[in-house]
Amino acid sequence: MVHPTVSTIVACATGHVQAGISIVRVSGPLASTIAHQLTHRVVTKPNHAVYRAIFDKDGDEIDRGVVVFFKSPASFTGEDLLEVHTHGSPFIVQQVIATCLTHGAVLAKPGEFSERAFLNGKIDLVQAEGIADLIASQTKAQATAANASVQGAFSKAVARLQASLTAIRTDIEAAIDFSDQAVSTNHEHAIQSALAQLAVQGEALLDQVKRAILTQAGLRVVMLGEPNVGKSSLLNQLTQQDFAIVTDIPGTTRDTLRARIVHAGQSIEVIDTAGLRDSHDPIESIGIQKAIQAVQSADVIWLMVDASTASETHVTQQRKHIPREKQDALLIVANKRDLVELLPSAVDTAVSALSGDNIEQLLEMTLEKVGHTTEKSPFSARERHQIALEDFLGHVKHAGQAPGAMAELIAEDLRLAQRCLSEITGEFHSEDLLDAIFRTFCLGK
Ligand SMILES: Nc1nc2c(ncn2[C@@H]2O[C@H](COP(=O)(O)OP(=O)(O)OP(=O)(O)O)[C@@H](O)[C@H]2O)c(=O)[nH]1
Ligand SMILES: [Mg+2]
Repeated sequence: MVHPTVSTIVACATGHVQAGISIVRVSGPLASTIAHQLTHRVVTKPNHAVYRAIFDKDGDEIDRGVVVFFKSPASFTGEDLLEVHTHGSPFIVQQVIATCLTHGAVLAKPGEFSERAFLNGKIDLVQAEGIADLIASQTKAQATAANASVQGAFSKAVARLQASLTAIRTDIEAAIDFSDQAVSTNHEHAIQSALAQLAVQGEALLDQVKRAILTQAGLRVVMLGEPNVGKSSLLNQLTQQDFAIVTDIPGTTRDTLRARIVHAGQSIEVIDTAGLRDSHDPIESIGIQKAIQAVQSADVIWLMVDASTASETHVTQQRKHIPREKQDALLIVANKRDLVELLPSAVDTAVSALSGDNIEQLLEMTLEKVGHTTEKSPFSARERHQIALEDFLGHVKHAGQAPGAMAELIAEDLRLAQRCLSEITGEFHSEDLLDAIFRTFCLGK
């Protein structure tokens, strides 16, 4: 399985930190030789943890620790793989890595172990991405979904779609072979109906992918509003910390401040911004500019007003700060409801950042706005999967509109649709795509 020209890579898999234990990983054809050179003992049994002294190139003992050897192809990468567990000192780790380098290993690139696992057919691309998502997970929903992807839940869903597509393609290819490119009316109906079903199946998977992306990436909320309406106070209430400076001096917040909270299992990044007003202060003006830029990446915008002063005209005036394409993402939030008896009519909800009153409802409304459901995401997914599935559906729908059900036109559309699915799992991939995916991984994974 291992190509003789393949290099042997080494990296610390547990991060460059002081810890109880660190693990150095070595993968490639030299792994067993390096195990011998490091421990001065031959590795006899794969998959067995053995306690060994670990020596540097001059024969000086670096540390004693646990060594495990995995024989190709029964390893994570599919290659011979060595794990050296040492005491977790970055200095010791550095010495072990340096010794491996003198014995012929090269430093691994970020994600290179997973990339090799992919290239050796141990996992597909979706599972590899699931591993990265699992490492990055911060909520139970994210971890559960990512774990399902690693176990192949998303890959299986794509495979089911692929199976339906292949059945139609086989049918069409047969029609091309036997009927001089024109399809009989009966057959045409059958194909149209199969294509319609395929589109329904694809749409259902696309919905799941969108929900998975939301779970994985989290939701971004940007708070906008005039100075002193209580944006920073709300951020502090949400995080239950003295996160942002709060004063009654207008223009207190100058920069954008970001904090992450979890509500109903959904990770939400809340961004506090500088109060919007005409300012001649150059620093405040930059802050206001940043606030307006932050709106571009917002899933939901809380346009905050002061419940004691907000009027319909005032709200209309404030809305003008939000670009037209982002108006749908807007929630008008009146703060300081503790100060008034009657709430202004032009707002979506009213809260008190001071007491925390009604903030739960604001968060519920925010999740509703992005179509969040309590239904769990069945796997983790990324934007590239969404794009590939949308392209897939585009080709399937186009195939359904082929004039006179021309078999060759349908066949071509379905060939392109097939390629979209192959891009998701990585059966079809480019070097650039692999770099874009794996170089964002942790070193040693
Ligand atoms: N009564 C009452 N006062 C509040 C509430 N929220 C904030 N405040 C007060 O309003 C003042 C301004 O609050 P900030 O949170 O600094 O307002 P901001 O919108 O971040 O202001 P800038 O950073 O200047 O844009 C402070 O004195 C807060 O204590 C609230 O819900 N009720
Ligand atoms: Mg502020």
